[in-house]
Amino acid sequence: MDEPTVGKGTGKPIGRRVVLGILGLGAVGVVVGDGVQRGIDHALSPLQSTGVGKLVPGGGSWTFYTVTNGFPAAPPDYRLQVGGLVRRPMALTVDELRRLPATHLTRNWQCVTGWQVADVHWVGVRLTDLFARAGMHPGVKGFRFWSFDGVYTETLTLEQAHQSGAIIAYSMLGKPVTRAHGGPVRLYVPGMFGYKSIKWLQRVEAVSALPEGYWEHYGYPIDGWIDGRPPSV
Ligand SMILES: Nc1nc2c(c(=O)[nH]1)N[C@H]1C(S)=C(S)[C@@H](COP(=O)(O)O)O[C@H]1N2
Ligand SMILES: [Mo]
Repeated sequence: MDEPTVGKGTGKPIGRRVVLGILGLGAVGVVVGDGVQRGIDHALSPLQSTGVGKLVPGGGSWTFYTVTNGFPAAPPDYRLQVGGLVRRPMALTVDELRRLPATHLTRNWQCVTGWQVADVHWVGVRLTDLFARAGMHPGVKGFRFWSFDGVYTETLTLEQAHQSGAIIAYSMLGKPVTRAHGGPVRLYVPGMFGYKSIKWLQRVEAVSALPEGYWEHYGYPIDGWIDGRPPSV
């Protein structure tokens, strides 16, 4: 289940009713490849796939998402690019990230389509710590993220980055982030729906204007708080 393959597909909507139920939005489609859809059908019980599944601890109930035709592989010389409105742009190997002060988090995971995983353990570097090192220029409004899948993007406002305590994660579920989960490095945004936690992270920039991310373009709120506001802890 950890490193599934994904078939080539044209994409079709899933969980639309559930998404609409959760978000109360007018026009939202969740589009994934057919292969992913088949994987979801096999992986989830009917109860879970209706979005009311109970929380299951550990890694047993994940659904692996990609908006491309598979799970991209990081180049062997992978480095996370940190740039934009900063004094010291950086290009960090995973080992260099691991040597920075680490933040450990254990939180319930929640996808907007309804599935959940309880008590997921994450390790990474706080986004705001990383950019404190890089030194931000005045006028920064937030952060923009790019995936090396070549398609997915995300954004966080400066306030959201602080309030959520978002981390650039290299470890998840007690081991290095797997390729299917977006390794070697992905974002994790506590308190926000899963779509904010971009996989296969390639680049993050401090920016003065925040365009829509991938799913926001299709109608998801830019404000991705699960409870409509930052969690109190
Ligand atoms: N690059 C990329 N990041 C992504 C996605 C994606 O399709 N591509 N899906 C998002 C959504 S909607 C969710 S719920 C989580 C799923 O994470 P997982 O595949 O590790 O379960 O990743 C988020 N980040
Ligand atoms: Mo999601």
